[in-house]
Amino acid sequence: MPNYKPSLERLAQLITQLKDSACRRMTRQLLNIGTEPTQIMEVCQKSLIDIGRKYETGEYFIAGLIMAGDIMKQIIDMVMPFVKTPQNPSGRGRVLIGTVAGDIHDLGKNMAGAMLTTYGYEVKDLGVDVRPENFLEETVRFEPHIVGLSSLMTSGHSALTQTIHLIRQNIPQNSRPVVFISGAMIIESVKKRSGADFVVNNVAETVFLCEKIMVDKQPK
Ligand code: B12
Repeated sequence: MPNYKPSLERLAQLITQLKDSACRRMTRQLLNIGTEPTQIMEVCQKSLIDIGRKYETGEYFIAGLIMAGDIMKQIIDMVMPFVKTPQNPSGRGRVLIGTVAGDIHDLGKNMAGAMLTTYGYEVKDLGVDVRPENFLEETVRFEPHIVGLSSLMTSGHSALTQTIHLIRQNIPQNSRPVVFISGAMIIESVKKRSGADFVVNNVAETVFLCEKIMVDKQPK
């Protein structure tokens, strides 16, 4: 096998080809030469979108999705210890996260949760297939500043809307958390329909937004 120089492009190819041990090797090499964990995560996310397309066109089957999920998990586990804890995080707060009812995808949510924990946030993760009532219950109990809902499938959009409406109806305006939504099929119109405050597309954006929200909440 040719000995490739470590590069993000090569990692993307290896992920898309579902070559798991080569992906681990390349990730290790990239980390060793100082590649930023967020750059590696971004490449993973894009490659998994490609794999999703191959699944849609019939080139890959469900086994391909399962392998892709497994590779992604291994890479996340390798890169997370390399994420630097910021010296002076500008905002710390409570964040409640979960994947909405009917959906079991959890890699993006887990990655976002791990990143926010590294940045000093108190993260409560409700897991996957979470019913709207459970989100409400935990919002009342945990009093999060931010609620992050993950939904990877179009069929989950109504669960998103129901969850957000339930929170809005039952939590008084002055203690209402900021709600953001995330996932492969989320587009601006879903945000409008669901009543979410923000859509986030990657972990860097998620951390940036949380920091901004916490700074805005501090008394001036
Ligand atoms: C891996 C994968 C799987 C794995 C999931 C493993 C796991 N533990 O999560 C398995 C094999 C289980 C799976 C199952 C299925 N899948 Co699937 N899957 C994928 C795939 C290829 C990648 C998803 C992923 O993990 N991406 C990587 C992560 C890092 O990216 P991300 O989730 O977007 O997250 C980023 C941001 O959005 C953000 N973020 C995400 N979530 C959150 C949450 C919070 C709180 C925050 C703050 C931020 C945040 O941060 C992340 C990092 O940057 C996608 C393709 C795609 N386009 O995404 C299809 C995809 C989502 N799956 C799809 C389908 C159809 C299915 C199945 C129905 C297949 C089947 N016939 O059984 C089942 C669903 C079962 C169910 N009820 O949920 C479709 C959905 C299509 C649609 N229109 O709804 C997709 C889009 C593939 C496709 N193109 O057809 N899948």
